[in-house]
Amino acid sequence: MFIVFVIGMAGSGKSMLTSAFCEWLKMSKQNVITVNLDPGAFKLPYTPDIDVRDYVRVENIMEKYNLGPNGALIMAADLIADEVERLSEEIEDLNPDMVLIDTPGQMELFAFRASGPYMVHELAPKEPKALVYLFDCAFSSNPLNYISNLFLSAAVYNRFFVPQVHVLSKCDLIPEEEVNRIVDWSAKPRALEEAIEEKLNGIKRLLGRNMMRAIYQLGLRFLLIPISAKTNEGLINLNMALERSLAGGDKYTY
Ligand SMILES: Nc1nc2c(ncn2[C@@H]2O[C@H](COP(=O)(O)OP(=O)(O)OP(=O)(O)O)[C@@H](O)[C@H]2O)c(=O)[nH]1
Ligand SMILES: [Mg+2]
Repeated sequence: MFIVFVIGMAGSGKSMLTSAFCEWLKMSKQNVITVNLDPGAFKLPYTPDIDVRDYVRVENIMEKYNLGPNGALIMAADLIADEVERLSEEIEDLNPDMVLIDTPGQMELFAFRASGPYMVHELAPKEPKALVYLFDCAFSSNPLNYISNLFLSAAVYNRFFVPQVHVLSKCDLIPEEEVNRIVDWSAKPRALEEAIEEKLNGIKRLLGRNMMRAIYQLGLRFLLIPISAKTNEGLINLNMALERSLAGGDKYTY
């Protein structure tokens, strides 16, 4: 069994990707299930096989503890950690080959509080895991935004320390040449350096240049896989990247 957590900024396309990738894997006869780990999810584009809202619901917390939506979301992010055993049992009972986990909308509540890394390590603790980190294409077409997103994904990696696959989400929304340009930045530091020199001025250029160098000094790789949960573009490449990092190139099913 392999566990894949889908993570990214609010609205970056986590739930849609969970939904589209699950359907895509099912079409190729994979035994896959979805888990919703977002206690604040209002409406999901898929019906989760396992749902944390069966145990923790933001609306109930607001009412019970007389909290506003933000306070309740923070409390819910911590309370889901208490449900890790029950959720693990549910996963074990279904015994799939692959588990796709949709994480809470506000990434910081999952990645930067203690409960997120705890969930990632303690949910089905013996199974191999990977993270899919989403770069929203709408926030990545300017080099400085792109580099800021690189920093965020590096910070996420430093919190979880599990293999991380990076995707450029919603790429049906921007022209193909723009998608190729962003992917090029992710593959070739030189291309990103040139974009910084060309597109940024003054303090932004200086900041972009230094931030980029800092990232490359960390020795982390962020090769972006362009995908669309709307057209299914790139899902085959995402699947191959996950196979490589989770199973050393073997198929999920044997
Ligand atoms: N065109 C297009 N729109 C997308 C795609 N993926 C997501 N969207 C849209 O982007 C918005 C956010 O998508 P979600 O999948 O809900 O994103 P999320 O990261 O789960 O959002 P939160 O959980 O609320 O943080 C929705 O309006 C989706 O319809 C895509 O591949 N293409
Ligand atoms: Mg969502």
